Parts: sequence; structure tokens; C-alpha cells
Amino acid sequence: MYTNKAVQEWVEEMAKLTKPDDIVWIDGSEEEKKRLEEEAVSTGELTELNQKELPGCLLHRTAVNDVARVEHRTFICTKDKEDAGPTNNWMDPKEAYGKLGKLFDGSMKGRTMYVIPYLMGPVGSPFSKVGIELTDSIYVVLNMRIMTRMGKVAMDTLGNSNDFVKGLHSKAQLDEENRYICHFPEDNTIWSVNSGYGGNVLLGKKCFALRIASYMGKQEGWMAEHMLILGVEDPNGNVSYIAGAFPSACGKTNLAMLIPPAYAKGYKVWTVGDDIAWMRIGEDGRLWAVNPEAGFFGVAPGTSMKSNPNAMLTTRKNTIFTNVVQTPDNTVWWEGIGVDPPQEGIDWKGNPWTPESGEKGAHPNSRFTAPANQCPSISPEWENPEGVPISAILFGGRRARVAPLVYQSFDWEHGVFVGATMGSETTAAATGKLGVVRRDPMAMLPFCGYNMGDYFGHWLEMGKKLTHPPLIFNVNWFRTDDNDNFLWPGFGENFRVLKWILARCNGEVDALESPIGYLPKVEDIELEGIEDKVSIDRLSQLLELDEDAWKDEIKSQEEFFEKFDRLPKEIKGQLENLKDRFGF
Ligand code: GTP
Ligand code: SPV
Ligand code: MN
Repeated sequence: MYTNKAVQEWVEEMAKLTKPDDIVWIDGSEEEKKRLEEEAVSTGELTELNQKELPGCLLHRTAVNDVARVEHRTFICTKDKEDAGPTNNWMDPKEAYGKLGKLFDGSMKGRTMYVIPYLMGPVGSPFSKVGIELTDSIYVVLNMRIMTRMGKVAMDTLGNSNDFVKGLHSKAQLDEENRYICHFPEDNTIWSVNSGYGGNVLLGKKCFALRIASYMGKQEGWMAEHMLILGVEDPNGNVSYIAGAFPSACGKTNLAMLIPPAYAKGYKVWTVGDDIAWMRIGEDGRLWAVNPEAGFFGVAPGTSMKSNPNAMLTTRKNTIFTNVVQTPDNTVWWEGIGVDPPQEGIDWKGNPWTPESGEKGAHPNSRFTAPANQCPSISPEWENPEGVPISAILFGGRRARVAPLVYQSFDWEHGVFVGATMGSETTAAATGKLGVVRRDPMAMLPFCGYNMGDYFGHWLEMGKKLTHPPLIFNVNWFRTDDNDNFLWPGFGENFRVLKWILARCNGEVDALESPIGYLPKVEDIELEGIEDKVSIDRLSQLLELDEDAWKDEIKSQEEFFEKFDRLPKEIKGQLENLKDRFGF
């Protein structure tokens, strides 16, 4: 059905390696979706949920050892090791092709290979790029159908060109010991084997739209970032756009779908994207961003009608739930959904479960895959081929003590330093120890497809070319008191912080200069309606700088930067300036 020669030849070559019984070319049609769903339900790969309550919704359980991204098994395979840099795992491309080639050899025997053409970015946008994923998983096809513009539209965009990202995925035996997610940025290629978990296998997402795309962006003068994009509409109908980079499971989806508190009459927040932003410099010298994805692959636990009604409403139909609890009436439940658990259910492992068992019913990294256009707050501009102009960039993470609720960088270069020194406590989105602080520059530590020293350099270069750069801020919703309680109510109340940020962008409010940047005056963060939860004292506490904590923080930043041979001198200079301002 498709006539592109380069695609055909590559598919033939990969089929020779993986030896599937059949090859199915995906067109993205409704009939195809129906057929694949039926097949996956018949084999138990997917379970049809209560079609009255959750029309078009399906449930999937991954293998118990396959529930999150595996960063220690994720590799950047560049010819020169230095080009992968000190923060990435590196493998020589020849070695990687050899090693994974053996694992792929015959891995699709007895199975069907699906050829998925997909488009990252809106149809007809100069930002957009084509990828093709070969996979032996129907779950992957159906997820890619939601997360990307999949099928004919992508092939039509590609035409006769050979400019596409080649992705090969096989579940193989789901063997943890032989699980590899390898990226070959110099060959536009991704090979992923022995996993069935989203972030490892939906190759358009982290693998292409961040790791490969960040490398492309460096070559071509644009940026691929782990950022949400939202628009704030004021009562006069003016919309300002904000992009925000927070590490995995640190609040991007929630902020992107925020509903302003009652006091902020006439304001509205629009969702453009919840995870990834591709950004270019416009002719007007501003930074313009698109969301390359078409769906949300969101964290389920903690999502409720109270914390994120827009996400709940988005997932009422045509959604694939992964690793949540299946209830007796064949709907879904997870910790923090805001309704009582069923008396009994089936947990994410597929076992009978009761709330009394003391075990979590849903995996902490259980997810929903839902079409973006079902989101009640989806921006009218979300598929604008030109993107949206960004007024402010936010960096943020989970910091119990050091980072104040919000501060503004002095300028772009200092903002790049603020991003480069981001740290956050680890979450369930990746395997490994939870809750330990690790440095995570721009929330890109697991997703940068090249040397992060060069990446910082690229940010600095972009700043020089932007005649109207966005202002750069740092936010922290996760500061705690001595009893580990969150000091800030978060979620919808984060709007109060966005409002200060936009007031800064519009030059409407002044600020206090501190060693780390501009801090809000307490009276400039509006507390109307939450005075009972956040007193002035508490707000002051949220904005406080603890000098001892900052001393340790700077030491940790310094140690991190010592790993880099290619650290731009500007970053070093910024660190020295910070120490001077503190008098350390
Ligand atoms: P990825 O999809 O992994 O990139 O995650 P994300 O950055 O989109 O995170 P998400 O919005 O899904 O939030 C992850 C977790 O953080 C959820 O359990 C939320 O309940 C919690 N969370 C989000 N926003 C806030 C907040 O403002 N305050 C607090 N305390 N928790 C929050
Ligand atoms: C993240 O971990 O940042 C996610 C989910 O958004 S995944 O697709 O697994 O990367
Ligand atoms: Mn993410």
C-alpha cells in the first residue's frame, strides 16, 4: 500500500532479521483499530473495560518486571564516546548493532510485525518529522495511534523522502537481563528490545521526540525539551504561553491542565502539551513551541476530580489504562483517584486484591493513554502548525528544602544555569531508588541524546539568537515542613504562581533581588481563598533561603559539573557568581 522505496527496503531488511510470520502495514483507519483491538482482547494482551462507563477503553498489564523506563539499560550509541557525554550510558554503534542484532534475530517468529508510520508534530507544520516504528506488539500500535498522528497521514507527509527515524522494537522474551533501549542519533535509528513498557517502547515519545530530536535540534538550531506547554487567558482574552520542564512524575500533566481557583474570575488555562515541546526561533525573534504528540501518557495515581478534573474527563473514553486496578464492575481504580476503593478487585499484577492487603493496587507508575483532543482544556492553538509564542520558561523539581516556591533568573544566561543546576528527588517513573536527590538539568538527564555540556552550550547559543527571549523561572511545589508535610497546596493553586510570573513578564510587579535570583514580595502572591491553608508566615517560609542548605546545594552542583569536559565557561562563571552573591 505504501510505495516509498527507502521504507520498503528497510522494512525488508529488518524482517529478514526478526523473521515475523506476517508483516502488516498500519494505515491508521477505524477498521484497523477495531481489528487490532479484537485480536489483542482475544489473546488477553488487552482487556475490554465496561463499555457503558468507559466507552472505547481498554486495560493492559505489563510484566511485573517491566513497569517503568530503564535508564541503566538506555544507551546513546555515537561513534565517539565523548559525544554521548558523561551523563549518558554509551555503547559503540557497531557493538550495539551486533549485540542487539543477536537479540532481534528471529525475535518475531510466530508473530506479526506491524509497520507504523507516524508523524511527530501537527500535520503541515514546519516543525513536524516522520518516524516509522516496527513492532511485534499490538499494545504499541494502539498506544502510538493515540500518542502520534499515525498511518497514512505520516506516509503522505514523507512522500518519497528517506528522511525518517527508523525505530525497531520487539518484546522478544521480555527478558530483563537482555533489555536494551539503544539510540543511534548519527543514523536516525532506535532499537528497543525485551520491554513492553510505554517509555521504552513507544518510540515516538522519549526515544525520538527527545533523545533523537534533541540531537537534531542541536544540528539544525532548534530545541526538543521535556516540557509542558500551556496558555493563560486573561479576562480581556489575551493569551500568554508558558513552557515548563519538570522531571518525570513532578507535575507537568497537572500544571498543563490546571483550572484556576475561584478568585481568579475570567482567567482560563489552555493545554497545548503535557510532556514534550519542540521549539524554534520565529522571524519575530521569539521562541515558538509545538507539542509533537497527539495524546497524553499520564501518571494515574494521584489523578482525581479534585487534583486534575481535566485529566479525569479526558480519560472517560477511548483510553488505554496500564497497570491500574480492575474493579468488579470492570472499571478502573488507583490510589488517589478520590473515590473509595472497591472491596475487592484485580491489582496491577493481575492478582485478586483488597484494600486491606496493605499492597498498592495500582502500580505507582501506572498510566493512562488518552487522545489530547478529548481534553476539555485543550487549546484552540494546539495544532497550530506555527506553534505558540513562549513568554516564560519554568524549571522545577521536587525539593523538600532548598528551592523556594518561585524565583526568576536574572537573565537568559543565568536562567540556563538555573536549568542546568536543577535537582529533584527521584520518582517511580524510572526504575531505581525513590526519593533521593539527583541532579537533573532541564529535566533532560534521562533524555538528552548527546553530550550535556554541548547541550548547555546549545541553550546559550539559542539565547543569543532570541531577540525577545522568554523569561526563565524556577518553581517548587514540593517544599515540606519539618514533619514532611507539603507547605504549598499545589495543583490548581499553582495558578497563583503563574499569575506572578506573567506579571513579571508584563513588567507589572517588582521583586526582591536575592543571591539566587528575583524573589516575589510576599504581598505579591495572591492568597485570596486559601488564607486558612497558607498564612503569610507560611508563604514567607516557602520563599525563604536556607543558607546552610544552599551551601550543600552548591557543593553538589559543583561536583556534578566536575564530570564535564565540555562545560561552557559561562556555566562555570555563573556558579562562581552565585557563590560570590552568597559570600561563600
Ligand atoms: P511524567 O508523565 O512522568 O513526565 O510526569 P509529569 O511531570 O507529567 O507529572 P504529573 O503531572 O503526572 O504528576 C505526577 C505526580 O505528582 C502525581 O502523583 C501528582 O499528584 C503529583 N503532583 C502534581 N502536581 C502537584 C502539586 O502541585 N503538588 C503536589 N504536592 N503534588 C503534585
Ligand atoms: C516520563 O517518564 O517522563 C514519562 C513517561 O513521561 S515515559 O513515556 O515512560 O517516559
Ligand atoms: Mn515525561
